[in-house]
Amino acid sequence: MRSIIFAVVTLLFVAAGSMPALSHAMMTTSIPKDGATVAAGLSAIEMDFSRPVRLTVVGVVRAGDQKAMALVGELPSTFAKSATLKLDPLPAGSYKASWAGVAADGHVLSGSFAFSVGETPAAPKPAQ
Ligand SMILES: [Cu+2]
Repeated sequence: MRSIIFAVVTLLFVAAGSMPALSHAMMTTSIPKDGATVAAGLSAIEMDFSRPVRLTVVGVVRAGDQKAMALVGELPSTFAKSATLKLDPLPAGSYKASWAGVAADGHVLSGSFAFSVGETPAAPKPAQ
């Protein structure tokens, strides 16, 4: 029993030691979410972060032909917990969005997420 308590206490210390890693900025979610399939006509992607990040590179590439999709406008020049990037409406296909950025504490971070765009446009919103 005593050795089990020791093991638990040790684990708690190990967990506490790794806590600072949790305070680094990381991507928390995206729109579309990683692995999602969305309706045709998608013309923006969003990345959300746990802490403010300034994006330095974003690329959206169609799988298969590896064609890079054109971003509309420039990357935000400020640190923010959320960044929305406009694109020309994406044709149906599978895509990978890759990004890199720098957090306010100077740490560089990067990641990617994948999604598919379907053939069918989103249903029109009901009239108000
Ligand atoms: Cu950090």
